Amino acid sequence: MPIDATSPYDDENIFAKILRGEIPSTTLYDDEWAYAFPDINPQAKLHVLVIPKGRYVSWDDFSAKASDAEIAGFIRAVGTVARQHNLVEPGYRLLANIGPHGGQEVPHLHVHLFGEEPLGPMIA
Ligand code: DGP
Repeated sequence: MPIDATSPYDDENIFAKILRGEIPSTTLYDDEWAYAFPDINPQAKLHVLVIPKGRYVSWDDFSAKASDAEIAGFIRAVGTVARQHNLVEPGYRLLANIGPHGGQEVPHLHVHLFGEEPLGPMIA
């Protein structure tokens, strides 16, 4: 079910539990600001989720409330994951689903990173 992105942060959401180690995940990247792990239901040969460590539901929430260090750390982490997987050439796709119209299901901000195969045209 898509979430209501205006709702307050829910500390019991799945990604909060992953960050606390209460639900297992495979660590692909981990630093002070961000954590990356494989999507449980991959939609491409490589499908990684990159999440900020802070308690943010949406991109607008994050951009309004996060410190410059958190924002920079998160964005740098996405780029680092892409480089770690040698995706710079031939490229990759980033996607963030936000709120009900965006089809967001987990109410902790996350960027999907798809790659390691041609992804075809973007479908809304
Ligand atoms: P979104 O629709 O953008 O909110 O995507 C949520 C993604 O989270 C979806 O692609 C599946 C993934 N996901 C949900 N639960 C888990 C989980 O427990 N572990 C992992 N690794 N991924 C999960």
